[in-house]
Amino acid sequence: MDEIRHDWTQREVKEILTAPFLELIMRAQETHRKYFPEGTVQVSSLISIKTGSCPEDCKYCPQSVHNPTGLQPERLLDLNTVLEKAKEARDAGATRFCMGAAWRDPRDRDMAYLTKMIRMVKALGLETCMTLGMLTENQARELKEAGLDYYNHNLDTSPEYYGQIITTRTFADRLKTLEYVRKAGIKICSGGIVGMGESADDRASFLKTLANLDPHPESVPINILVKVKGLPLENQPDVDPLDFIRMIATARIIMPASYVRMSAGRKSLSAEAQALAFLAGANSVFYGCRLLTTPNAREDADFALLRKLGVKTTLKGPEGTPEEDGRKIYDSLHDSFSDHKCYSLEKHL
Ligand code: SAM
Ligand code: DTB
Ligand code: SF4
Repeated sequence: MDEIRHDWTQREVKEILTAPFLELIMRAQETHRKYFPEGTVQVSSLISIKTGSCPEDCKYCPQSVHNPTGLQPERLLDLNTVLEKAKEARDAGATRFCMGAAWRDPRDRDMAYLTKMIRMVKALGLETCMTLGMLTENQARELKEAGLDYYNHNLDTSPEYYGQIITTRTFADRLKTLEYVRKAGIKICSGGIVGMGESADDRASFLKTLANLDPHPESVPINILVKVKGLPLENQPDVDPLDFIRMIATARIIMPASYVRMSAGRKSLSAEAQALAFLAGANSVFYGCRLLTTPNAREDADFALLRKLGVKTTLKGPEGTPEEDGRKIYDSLHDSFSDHKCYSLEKHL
C-alpha cells in the first residue's frame, strides 16, 4: 500500500502533476487498485434546494448576485419536492443525495427544516450530503445529530489564487468550516475547480492543501469550470481534458483512499476522456441531467457510456436505454440536451 501522507511539498505535488502523462496514469491506476475494487464507481445525485441570489462574489458561480447570468432565483424547496427527487434518485440507483443551497451560510432559523430534510432523505436508505456555505460549530453538530453523512465545502483553488476568485470570504474561513465539520464527525467532501485562469503551480498548491488535511477529505470533487454567460470568467480558455485528467491522477496518488469525483464539466468531456479519467482513478460521478443550475450529461447517454466502459455502478439506467453500442449512443445523444426527456429532474428544468 502507498503510505497515506499529510506532509506533501509543493515540489513533490508539482512533479507528480507534470510527470510524463502515461507514467502518471500508470502510477495513479496502480495506487487506485491498492485501495479500491477495480472499475467500481460511486454515484451521487444533486439537487439545488435554494437557488440564486447568493451574496457571495465567487467569480465562477452562476448563482452569485454579483454575476449577471440571468438565473431565475428560487426560494427554499418544500420538503415534499425534495423527498420526491430523492426517491427518483434512489430508484435510478444513486447511493448518495447531495443537497445544495446558494447561501453564504445557513440561518439558525433554517436548521429545523434542514435537519428534518436529512432525516427524511436518510429514511429512504440514501447517504446524505449537504453544501450550505459556512457553518458554525453548533450548526455542524446539529447536522451530524440529524444523521448527515457528508458536508461539501470546496477549497476551490490554491490559497495563493483564492483572492482573485472570491473577495467576500477568505481561504481561512473555508478551512474553519472544514474544521467544524470534521470535529462534528461528518465526512468531508472538498475539492475545487480547474479552468479559472490558475497556473500549474496553483493547481499543485490546491491539491497539496487538500492532501495535507489530516485526515484527507473522504470525497474530492474536481470540477471543470462551467462557463455560464455573464460570469466574469466566461471567456476563460477551455481546459485541456488531458490537464483535467492530470488533476484526477494527482489527487488519486496523493489521497489514495479518497473518492475522487469527476464532477461539474463531465458533460463537456468525450467518451474517451472520461474513460481515461476513470483509468486515472476517478471513482465517483454525478448522475442526473442537471447539476445545481447547469446541465449534466443526459442520463440515457451517460448510462450507455458507463455500461459500454464496463464500469460497475449501482445504476439501474433509464427504462428503454438501448442495449446496443453504448459508444454510439453516447456520441449521438450527449450533445442534444435541450430536446431530451430529463429523466430524474424533469420538473426542475
Ligand atoms: N454556497 C455553497 C458554497 O459555496 O459552498 C454551496 C454551493 S456552491 C454552488 C458549491 C460548489 O459548486 C462551489 O464550491 C464550486 O466549486 C462549484 N461550482 C459553482 N459554480 C461552478 C461552475 N460554474 N463550474 C464548476 N463548478 C462550480
Ligand atoms: C461540487 O464540487 N460540484 C457540485 C457540488 N460540489 C455541489 C456543484 C457543481 C455546480 C456547477 C454549476 C451549477 O450547476 O450551478
Ligand atoms: Fe454563493 Fe456558493 Fe455560488 Fe459562492 S459558490 S456564489 S457561496 S452559491
